[in-house]
Amino acid sequence: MNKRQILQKINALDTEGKDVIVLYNEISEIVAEAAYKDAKTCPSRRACYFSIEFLIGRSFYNNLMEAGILSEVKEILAKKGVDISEFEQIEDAALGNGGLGRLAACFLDSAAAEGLPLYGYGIRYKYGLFRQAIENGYQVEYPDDWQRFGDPWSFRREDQARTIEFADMKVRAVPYDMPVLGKRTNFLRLYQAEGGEEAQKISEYLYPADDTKEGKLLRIRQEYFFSAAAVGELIDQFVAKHGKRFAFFPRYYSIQLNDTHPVFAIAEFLRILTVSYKVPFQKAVAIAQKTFHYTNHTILPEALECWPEKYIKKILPQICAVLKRLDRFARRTLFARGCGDGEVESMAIRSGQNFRMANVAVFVCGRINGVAKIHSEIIKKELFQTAAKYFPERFCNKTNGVTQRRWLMLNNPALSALLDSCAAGWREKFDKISDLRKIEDDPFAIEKFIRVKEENKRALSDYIFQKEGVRLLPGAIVYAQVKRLHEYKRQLMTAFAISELYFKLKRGECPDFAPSVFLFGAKSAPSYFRAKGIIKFINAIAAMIAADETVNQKLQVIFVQNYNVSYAEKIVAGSDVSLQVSTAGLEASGTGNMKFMMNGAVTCGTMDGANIEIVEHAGRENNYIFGAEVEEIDSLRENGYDPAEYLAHDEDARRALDLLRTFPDEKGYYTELYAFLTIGASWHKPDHYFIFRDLGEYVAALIKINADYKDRADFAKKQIENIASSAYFSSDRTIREYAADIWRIKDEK
Ligand code: 26Q
Repeated sequence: MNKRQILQKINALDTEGKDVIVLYNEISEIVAEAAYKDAKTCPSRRACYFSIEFLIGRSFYNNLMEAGILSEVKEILAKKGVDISEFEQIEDAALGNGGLGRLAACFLDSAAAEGLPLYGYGIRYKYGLFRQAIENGYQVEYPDDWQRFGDPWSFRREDQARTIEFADMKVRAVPYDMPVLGKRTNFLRLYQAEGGEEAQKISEYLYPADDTKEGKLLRIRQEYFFSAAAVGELIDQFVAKHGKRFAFFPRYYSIQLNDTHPVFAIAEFLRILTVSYKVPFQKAVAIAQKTFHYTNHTILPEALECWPEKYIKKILPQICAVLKRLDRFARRTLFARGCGDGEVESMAIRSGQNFRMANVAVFVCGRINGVAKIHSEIIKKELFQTAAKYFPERFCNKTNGVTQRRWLMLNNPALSALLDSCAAGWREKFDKISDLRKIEDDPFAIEKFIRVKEENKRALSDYIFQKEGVRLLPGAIVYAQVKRLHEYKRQLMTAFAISELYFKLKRGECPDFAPSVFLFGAKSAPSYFRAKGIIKFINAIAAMIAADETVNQKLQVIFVQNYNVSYAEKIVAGSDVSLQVSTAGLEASGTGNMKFMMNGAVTCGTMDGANIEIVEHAGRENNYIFGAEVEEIDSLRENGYDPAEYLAHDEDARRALDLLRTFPDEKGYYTELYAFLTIGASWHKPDHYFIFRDLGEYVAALIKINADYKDRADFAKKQIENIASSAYFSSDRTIREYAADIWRIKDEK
């Protein structure tokens, strides 16, 4: 890319009286076009990342930074009287929901930075994840029309549109390519569905409600739509270049399935090879085995996709036939391998009247990975136990990472400048970040770090003021729990812990308590009743504390609205403590924890997911670990767990729980939350995420943090140690591991 030419073009733009959005589009188009021209088709072997989510966030600043022109453009604009921060009003492209989608975006960024040919394939949703407002304490959802600002980063490729056939309709899949900038330019290809009202619906919404038959059919259509478009395209490309010797297909293409949503790609691959090209079924499966790989991101049973056979038969009869055939083939293969009846059944693809998508992936895929050490062990021991027994060589671990370019360089210029002076070369070689450790013995440098944190907190406070109309308590410790709202992540436990702190403060038990702010950011799935109740409960606690003059200068709770990538960028920069408190064994990895670590927040959390590796690297003494570990949780599950036993010895916990009975409960949320904690529900025992097992230790950890923070310099050392140990959690490292162990692709630049 010719930087000078790009800058000249930007310099020549007339900005006088121009709308910011028009200007945004003009500048972006200049950069995007230059980048897209640069996008390479791959000379030899490439990897393709199939994902139903790509949570890219804002592209503007990131792409300018990757193009190496961010500061120059800032200057050019300043001369013309335009502040580059004005482009912050352009909202994020939120084509994803949480960790899995953000991971996909980090991987694309890292692959481009490492010169690796990795291409993303997904859906160009018209509406991304809903925009959330908090009204009267309740979550309210509004459509996210992200394209209203234009989409200058995408290139419509009409010439490469394909037709996807369902039994009842034909749909055009029109690709839109977004260049992914870095040392090498790759692209993300998102398909838009066209061809009439019904067809269009396929790419209208991310995660349409699937509690009805119609909803389920739409989800199946979405999954097949993009998987089939992508796989069809790769096969056509292969045939055009190399002919029909499909045994060579895996030499050129590696396909990574980001969880089970794109598993239809396997069925489509088998369909095309066996039906269109008459490849024998067994041979086609063997080729698929060398091509497809599968990443699991969750062990929660409700997230394991099962599709009723009759639905698939109705709209995708050929795919239904392929899946049935694959089921028979799998059963035969497994018997021949010596599996017992029960074992075969547990790995079977067709079970009852359903197809189990994870079992399709596990039977076919060459490599199967979890996303943190503990998670990869759990899937071998539990979820895919039989498969791990008969095909141990397929299983591996790839601990997640995050891109330091977005999550440190871009979001935290103040800390980055400090790193420039204390850990020179870290931008080019991220391992160098460990040099920051040197400053732990230098009181002046520690003081500088503390000032950086304060500056970021002020910026965060301003941002929150602008969005929510409140400011952070000055000088407070900032704790943050920002992630999808889910019971297993236990935002409810944090709400109880804060309530206990509140009771203690009211009783005057913590006279030296350093002012503390608890930030929450989370969206609940629109139909997730309990999660919505938890949001309302947190907001009720926030209001109770804010209204109490005796404590409201010591304790503050803020639930930010519409938490998204851009909000996350500010929050991770300005926080002191990252709350990662999932029930041990349930958070596959977590990636927010890594972003906080890189930005100098200590982790207060359980031994779960990547937290375990974070404390391995940064030292348990520099973080605040509490709660039951996996073995204990397993044993409680097995031998019986009664929250009442814990509540009996803990009056404050009882009082916190009782808030659910004292706050007014217009929608019946609290009654249900109280009941699920104390008596359970038809499908689970009371408090099945073990909140009351861990709550006492959680409160103690928060009090310890508060006390430790008094020695600000010593606390800063812990924060610095976390930053200095974060190199391992760069997605550059993760992507290099995928490239070397799974995809066998090389730096092509
Ligand atoms: C499945 C069936 C039916 C409907 C929806 C789903 C569904 C949708 C999205 C299941 C799972 C997801 C998303 C999961 C996810 O984001 N998992 C997170 O992945 C991160 C990246 O690996 C991890 O760090 C997190 O621990 C994990 O929760």
